[in-house]
Amino acid sequence: MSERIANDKLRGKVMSPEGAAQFVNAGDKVGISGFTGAGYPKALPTAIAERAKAAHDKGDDFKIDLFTGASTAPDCDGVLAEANAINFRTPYQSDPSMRNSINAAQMKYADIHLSHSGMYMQQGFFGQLDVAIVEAVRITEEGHIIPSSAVGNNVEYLDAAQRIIIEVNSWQSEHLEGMHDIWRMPQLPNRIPVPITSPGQRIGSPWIDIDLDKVVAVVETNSPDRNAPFKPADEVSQKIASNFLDFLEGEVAAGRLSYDGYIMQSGVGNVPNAVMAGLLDSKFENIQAYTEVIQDGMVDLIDAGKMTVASATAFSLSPEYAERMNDQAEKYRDSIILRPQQISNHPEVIRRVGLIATNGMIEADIYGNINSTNVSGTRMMNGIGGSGDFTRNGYISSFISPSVAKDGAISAIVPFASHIDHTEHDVMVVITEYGYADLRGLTPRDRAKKMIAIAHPDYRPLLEEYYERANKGKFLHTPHDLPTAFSFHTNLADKGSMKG
Ligand code: 0RQ
Repeated sequence: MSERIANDKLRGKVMSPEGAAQFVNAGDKVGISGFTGAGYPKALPTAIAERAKAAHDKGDDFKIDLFTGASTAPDCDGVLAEANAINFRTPYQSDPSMRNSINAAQMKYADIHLSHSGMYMQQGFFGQLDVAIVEAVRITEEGHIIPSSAVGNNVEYLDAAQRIIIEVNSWQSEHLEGMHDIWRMPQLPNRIPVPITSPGQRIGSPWIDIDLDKVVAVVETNSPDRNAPFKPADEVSQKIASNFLDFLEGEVAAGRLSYDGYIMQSGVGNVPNAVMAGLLDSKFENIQAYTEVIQDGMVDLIDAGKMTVASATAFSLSPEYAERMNDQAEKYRDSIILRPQQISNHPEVIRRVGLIATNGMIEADIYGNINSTNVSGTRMMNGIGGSGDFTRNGYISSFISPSVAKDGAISAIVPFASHIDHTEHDVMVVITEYGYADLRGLTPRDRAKKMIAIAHPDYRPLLEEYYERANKGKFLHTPHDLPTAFSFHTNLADKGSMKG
C-alpha cells in the first residue's frame, strides 16, 4: 500500500473504486475536487458512471447532483455526462458531452460566480451535501489532506459532506506539498477581513484538516491530469497580445502603472496564453499574478524571472507543462501558491491588490456589455467562471478576443449582446487584433464609436449602419433600434453568417 497514506485509520479504509462508489447513491449531492482539468478525482467518476449505467440498464434511475471547483476533464465530467448520470451541475464546466446535455435540457446547470460557489455550499443554499470526493497528493499521519494540483472548493465540500472519499493519486508530485495555502472563510456572522494584502502572502496551512470519522473510503490512483494542449499563438492572437501591451504601455505613460510589479489576472484559453507570451519580451518585470489558474504562459514568465509569484487555485497546464510541473514542483513551490477558490477569487482581495483583469469573451456589444457564456444568447459554452469575480472587482478590467469567430461568420462585436454577463458598468477595456477600445469614463455613445473601431473591417459598416439607425430613434442615451438589435444573430441563424 502506498506510503502516501500515513494515517493508520485511513489506511484501513483503502478499497477499490468500485467499492468506494457504493457510498454514492442515486440522488446524492456530490462535491468533488477539480478545477480546469487539474486535481479532479480520476477513479470514482468512472466507477459512478458504471453504477449509473448498470442501474439504467435495469430500468432504474441513477443520477447525482455534481458540484466541483470548475471544469474537470473527459474522464470526469465527460464519462458522467455520457452515462447520463448527472441531474444537476454547478458551478462551471467546459466538457463537450456535458455541454450537449445542458443545451438539450437533459442536465440542469447553474452557472454561478466561482467565488460564490463555496459560500453557497457553506451556507446551505444547495441543501445538504452527501459525499465529498477529493484528490490528494498524500494523507499525513494526523489524517490531514495535502491537496493535489487544484484546491477549488475542497475545504467547503469536505466540511459540508456527510461522507468523504479520498483519492490518493501517486501521479501527482509529492513536492506539491507546501504549495497550498488553506484558509477557511469564517461563516456569517463571524466574517473577518481576508488578511491578504499582496499576492504572495500565505495566511493558512499547507493541508486541509478533516473529520476522520466521515471518511468512508480511500482509493489509490496513478493517473495524469488531462488538459488539452494550447494552440500555438497565431497571427491574430499575437496582434491581440501586442495591442494589450500597447494598452499597458499607455498606462505606464499615464503614470498609473509601473514596469515593476504589474499584478495580473488572466482567464484561460489560447488568447490569454498568447498575451502572456507577449509579456515575456516586454519591459515589465516583477510581474505578480493574483488569478485563478496557472497556465503555461505563467510558468514561462516564472522561468524567465519575469514573474515573482503566482497565486491561484489550480493549474491549467498543457500535458507537456503538467509533466514539467510534476518533475520540478519543488523548484516552483516558492513562487506558486494554490488557495481555496473562495480566496483566490475573493472580491475583497482582488480590489485591494489592484490587479488588471484580462478575460476572453464570446461577444461584446457596441456599448461594452459582454457575453461570456451563451452563444447567440441561448447555447451555453462554458460558464461565467471567475470572469465576473475579477471583472467587477479588478482595478482595471479588460476583455480580449479575436474580432471574428468561425471563419468570419460571427462578429465578436455586435449591436446588442445576446446575453450579458458583464455589464457596461464593469467593462473598462476591450481588445481585438484591430486595437483596443478604452471605455473608461465614456458615455454610451462615445463607447459605441470606440467599439466599432475595433470590430473586423467586414462588420464595421454593418455596425455603423445599425448605430445610425439607432440614432434616428427618440431616446438617445443608449440608442437602439429594437426591431433590428439582434439582426446579426438572426442573420446567423437564418443564413449561417452574421453578415446576412
Ligand atoms: O470554438 O474551439 O470550436 O474553435 O469559442 O474561442 O477564440 O479560442 O477563445 O479559448 O479564450 O475562449 C469566451 C469561450 C473564449 C472563454 C471563451 C468559439 C471559438 C472557439 C474558443 P472552437 P477562442 P478562448 C477564467 C475566467 C468564460 C469564463 C471565463 C470562456 C471557442 O474565454 O469560456 O472567462 N470564458 N473564465 O470559435 C460562437 C462566438 C464565439 C464563439 C468564440 N461569438 N460565437 N462561438 N467562439 N466566440 C477561467 C475559469 O473561470 C475557470
